[in-house]
Amino acid sequence: KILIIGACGQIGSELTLKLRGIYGNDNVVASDIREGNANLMESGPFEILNAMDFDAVSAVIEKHQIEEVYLMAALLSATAEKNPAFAWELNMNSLFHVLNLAKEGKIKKIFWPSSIAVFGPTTPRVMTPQYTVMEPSTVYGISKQTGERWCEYYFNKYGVDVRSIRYPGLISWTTPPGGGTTDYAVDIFYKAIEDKHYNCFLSEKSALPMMYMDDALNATVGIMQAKKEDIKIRSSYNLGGISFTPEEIYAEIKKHIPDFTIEYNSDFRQAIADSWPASIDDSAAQTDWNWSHKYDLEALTKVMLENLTRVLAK
Ligand code: VAH
Repeated sequence: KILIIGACGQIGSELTLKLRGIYGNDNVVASDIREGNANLMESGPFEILNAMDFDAVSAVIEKHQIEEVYLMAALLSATAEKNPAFAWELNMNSLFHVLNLAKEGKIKKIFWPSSIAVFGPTTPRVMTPQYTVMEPSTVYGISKQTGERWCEYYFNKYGVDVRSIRYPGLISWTTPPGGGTTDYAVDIFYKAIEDKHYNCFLSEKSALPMMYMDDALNATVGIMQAKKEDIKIRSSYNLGGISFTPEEIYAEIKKHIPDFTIEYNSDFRQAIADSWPASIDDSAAQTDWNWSHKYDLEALTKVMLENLTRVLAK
């Protein structure tokens, strides 16, 4: 049985449906601090669960005989800057609870998401390598870098089979833009369709590593289905995909919506974006567990506009 903690989030809500499609609805228990959308709630078992409550997490694992946990609960970069103490509590304590339950033999395998936010302003920004200087300057990035250190420690010290990837900015249409700095690239599609104008909170040249959600879900399933001995990196794997600037995604959307206009007014999230890489070298993931992304900017723009136009027309 599989448990997803944080199943109502941007990744969790789609990951739940994907895993239910692979392993069977009743074998994938979704959980979150609040209920999710109808799709999620009606397609399989759900538990209200506070990821920071060790006894509650332990009880759900016991009740459903869970073997694998995908821990997707966290505060993202922009939200975490507004609530540093809570972000640290949630991002770290939830990880310790799951790692310790695995150390006690209560969980067989863990997936834990890291992020390109582990890199900072002193990291080489273009094709950022798997091993490099990492001085994250955001609460979120610090929590993800620390989490990676603990994942590697629990693997080396206690044999905990925890696997992790550093997601780039993820773009999807099933959940609204959240507290991420990269979420401008989700919001821009909503605004293009609804208002035909977007007030972008990043400057036009802010290049960031990005990926369509389907690619990210395939990477998540891919690393979890890989043979244990193929996972050579137990901190977290770089995951690339594509890289684009606000003006590039604007131009791609404009091909479909000719009268779409944009303005650029940087806010506090500009400093976060400026501290992150522009693009990522993910050759280690390609080599170790056969990773490759499928969606380029053109394909991503098409699929986002097609689906959001339908969803927003309701
Ligand atoms: C954020 N979407 O913006 C997340 C992600 C790399 C960005 O970690 O906080």
